[in-house]
Amino acid sequence: MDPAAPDYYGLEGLLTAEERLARDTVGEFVDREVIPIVPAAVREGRFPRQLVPRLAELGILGARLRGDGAGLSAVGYGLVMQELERGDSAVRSFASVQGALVTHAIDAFGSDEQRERWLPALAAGRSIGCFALTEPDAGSNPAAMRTRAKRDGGDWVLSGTKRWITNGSMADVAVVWARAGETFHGFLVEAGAPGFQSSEMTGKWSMRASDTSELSLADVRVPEAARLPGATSLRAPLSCLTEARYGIAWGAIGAASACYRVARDYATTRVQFDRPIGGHQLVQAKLVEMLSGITTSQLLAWRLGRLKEEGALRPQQVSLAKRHNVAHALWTARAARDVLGANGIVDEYPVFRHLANLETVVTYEGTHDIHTLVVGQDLTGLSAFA
Ligand code: TGC
Ligand code: FAD
Repeated sequence: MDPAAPDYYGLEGLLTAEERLARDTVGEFVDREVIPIVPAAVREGRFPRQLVPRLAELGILGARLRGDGAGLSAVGYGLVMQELERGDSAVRSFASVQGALVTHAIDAFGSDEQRERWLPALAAGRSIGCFALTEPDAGSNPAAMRTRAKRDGGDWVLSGTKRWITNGSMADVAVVWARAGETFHGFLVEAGAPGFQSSEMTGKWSMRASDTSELSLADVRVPEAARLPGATSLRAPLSCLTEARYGIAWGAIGAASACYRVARDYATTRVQFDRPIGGHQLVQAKLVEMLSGITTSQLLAWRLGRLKEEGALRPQQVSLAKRHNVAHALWTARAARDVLGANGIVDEYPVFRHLANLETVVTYEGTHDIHTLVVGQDLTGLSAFA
């Protein structure tokens, strides 16, 4: 198969046969089963739930499990995220939340019983999970969360509100982060627990094919067995974010590639002033800038993956890659929209959809500027957050 992402510097030669196979298998799935149905899902503002069993069959939902997952390397997993986001950011988002955030939280910080109960079901798509960290008044600064966990005998009582939670209304289990005095804990809260409610947020112009919900916890009682025993500080949810941000750094390449391909093809066929617009210097400059950013993003992501495989990856390196690759994907989508002229705004082409989605991707999992501050602190040793 001809890979859909451009490969100007021969990245293909740096991939293993298994990594190419994973990318091509998921790429074909995206071409045949995702891209044809996404525009309708976006118009209707709903997540295309019929994809869940297929994502599970392809081994994508359990791909980051230690031990018994699909056995993908970090680069292989990244390429899978790239292909999913070439389809739509909402599909990659579903996989990131289910596979990187929820599965990782339970795998890394859960008890044996929690792992046995939830991990096979999440990997098979029989259960859906969500990861509830953000609140109405605590976004970039989750340490300011107001959701409280109070000990009551052998139970915990949770109260608070979580907002902007991907998969929130579909989820069978929510990983809810809450403050207990000076510490932070994660709890597995099941749908239907008394006092626990989810409501899907409406009015989004971005991520329309994703379920984004508000969760309300009104004195929700859960047993001690629902607490993730290994999660005892903010380090736990923040390390889950590192896993998901890694996938986003790759996913952004997929969205950018889709926009670049459309813009390049359009530029070679659309004629204005008696020549294809790709023959005008200003349009060429945009195409070159797109390719330049995609190529830089690919090399960054590839090296990030190999560092991850070596166990040498630092969260700050993930921040730099998420920041760079998403910002460039957003720039590419905007430039592609421009190259398509009026055609850039209709859903006959995927460009505006990617552009709108990327406005979310640049904000969630740490905004562009928060990652600037993470790397800035790493460079100087000085925190500029507050
Ligand atoms: P800080 O004092 O810096 O750190 C507390 C402890 O955590 C450790 N740590 C990390 N560990 C692993 N990975 C990371 N990225 C980490 N960042 C920090 C740190 O070493 C420390 O450990 P220890 O042992 O010393 O206690 O914490 P802070 O409260 O000052 O926060 C720093 C800041 C601002 C960078 C952090 O709050 C942050 O990342 N804010 C952004 C919030 C965010 O990204 N939220 C995302 C919500 S989930 C989401 O958006 C899902 S979207 C759906 C999808 O993915 O598709
Ligand atoms: P704020 O933190 O209020 O930031 C607003 C602006 O202020 C930004 O430009 C920011 O960069 C800037 N800013 C903030 N602090 C500083 C500072 N110290 N210095 C300089 N500038 C600063 N969260 C979850 O927990 N789970 C999910 O599944 C999830 N899914 C999401 C899905 C969607 C579609 C969206 C849009 C969001 C989702 N989020 C989720 C929430 C997301 O992580 C937050 O929106 C994000 O962390 C930013 O928080 P905020 O929106 O409250 O913005």
